[in-house]
Amino acid sequence: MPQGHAAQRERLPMKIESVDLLHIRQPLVSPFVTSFGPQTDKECLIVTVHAAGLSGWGECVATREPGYSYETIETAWHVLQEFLVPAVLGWDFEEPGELSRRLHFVRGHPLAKAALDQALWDLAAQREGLSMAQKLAQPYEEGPRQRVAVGVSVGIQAGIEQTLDVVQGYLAQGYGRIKLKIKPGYDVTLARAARQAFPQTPIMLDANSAYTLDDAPVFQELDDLALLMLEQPLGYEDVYDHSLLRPQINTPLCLDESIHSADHARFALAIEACDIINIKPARVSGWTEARRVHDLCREAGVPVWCGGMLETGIGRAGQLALASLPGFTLPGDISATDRYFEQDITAPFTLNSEDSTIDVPTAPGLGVAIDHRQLKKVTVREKRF
Ligand code: OSB
Ligand code: MG
Repeated sequence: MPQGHAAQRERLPMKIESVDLLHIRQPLVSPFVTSFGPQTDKECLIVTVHAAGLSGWGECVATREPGYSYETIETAWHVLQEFLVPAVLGWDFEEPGELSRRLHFVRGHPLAKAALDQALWDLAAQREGLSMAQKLAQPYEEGPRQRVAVGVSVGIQAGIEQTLDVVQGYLAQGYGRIKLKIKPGYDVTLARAARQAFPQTPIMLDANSAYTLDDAPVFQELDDLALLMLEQPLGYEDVYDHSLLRPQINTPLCLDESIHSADHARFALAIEACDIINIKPARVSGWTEARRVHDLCREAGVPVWCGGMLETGIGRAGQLALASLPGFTLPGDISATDRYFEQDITAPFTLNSEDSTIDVPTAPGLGVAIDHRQLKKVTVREKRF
């Protein structure tokens, strides 16, 4: 605990004076196709929380369609406008960790809640003159990492040859880990071809819940490909069937969609449903809960990595802060800005091609410069509370 006069001043409560809600839309450099459908634009909500003369920023990664999550842009706007924002306006908060109790009266809607959570972490870190990575790393003996290992998530392409070309392009840029999206009928042949073309590359697959336990024989065909992991093959709320699949296959099993909270992580660990967890802060209501999942996994010796939702630079800055924590030992789905956008609403993040890393921001808070002109250009709806 910090002591002395300065530290006491740092911990003064911050009163939330107003909140801005922006709905933005900007093109992706190429469509992103998963087993639940294609996405051609990046559309999301940006939240700005104003307190004590500072502004904290958060991204709500809900999409147009309820494909990855039941939440959409419209449900998130509704829940933020009617319930979450009114619950925080005028509130004197001391630590972002207090937010979950305050929003407990709203069940679910983690993506909407996470946007506010991120903004509060940004504010609290700024108040203490710390980067968000430093603020998140306060409970640990080791400080935050300065650069984070990253990979690239490759959507479903028109065919296998096209996929190999796209992968080759990313490897040439310096990405050291490749994730391939799969769907039923577009899986084993793709994985075999990728393994053959790139024998040394760490390759993993992400099914986004497109299979059932009856498909175990499909996954057994992957056993000799030395894949890094298989991500979320079964139901988006399942942990039990994953625990039954796991002993039937050699490839390490990773959960994404199924882990909605630290409790879900605890349940999954208790029944040994996975070898690895993908932590997306938005999926678990934000950074406070994401850190709890990280702590549980670390205690259980289960590696974690930071997942992505095609974030703008605002979300990306938060991903990098989270992935700087000690338990994040596998490369994250955190690619450089140019993998997603020609022009983003923040200063771009670039890949360190010599070791497939991205630098963790060091300036106070999220530590990323917002491009206000660009933000205005891509805003399609806004409201101040
Ligand atoms: O399942 O990890 C996923 C993107 C949107 C929705 C779900 C997922 C993804 C990704 C992209 O894999 C990761 C990224 O942001 O680069
Ligand atoms: Mg996934």
